[in-house]
Amino acid sequence: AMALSYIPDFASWFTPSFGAIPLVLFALRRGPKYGTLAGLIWGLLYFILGKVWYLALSQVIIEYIIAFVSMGLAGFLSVPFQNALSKDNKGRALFYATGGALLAVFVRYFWHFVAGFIFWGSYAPKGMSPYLYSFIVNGTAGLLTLVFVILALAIIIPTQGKMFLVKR
Ligand code: 218
Repeated sequence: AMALSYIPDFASWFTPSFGAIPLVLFALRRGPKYGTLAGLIWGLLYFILGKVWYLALSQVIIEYIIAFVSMGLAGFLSVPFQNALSKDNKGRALFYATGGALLAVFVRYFWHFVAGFIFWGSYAPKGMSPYLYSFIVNGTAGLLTLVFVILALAIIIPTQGKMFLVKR
């Protein structure tokens, strides 16, 4: 996930988070406990590698700890997802995986939206409300991220389903 975060921000803050793909995959494989732990580690790597955009301490905690930990929430769908997958019900598996991706990406970008209107409002075009600005920026980035995650799941689940299954 961190390696994919090095894809340049080609569309400024509208750029999707490609690291969300392996993070959601991992959460669906290992469940919410290790999924959120993986999200925490991914967020902490931004500090270690000097990739944090710092405006305020609370902003950084929201955007690089809480938001990244939220990505592991996909793991709450891991049980029904893996049940469907082990019964070779790929349609149903993709349904639950999509639910997990939706939950993870929505909650993460909700936090970026909150940080956006509190801390990033001064970057809005002249006259635009910080709420609308943050909604447009983070809504677009979140939606694009979700599209790429679901696309990846739709390719991996039917072809490489074993990637998600593990003895517990
Ligand atoms: C309006 C706005 N602009 C920028 C940010 C900051 N932001 C957005 C999305 C993801 C991340 C984490 C690093 O990829 C950050 C810091 C914002 N929240 N809102």
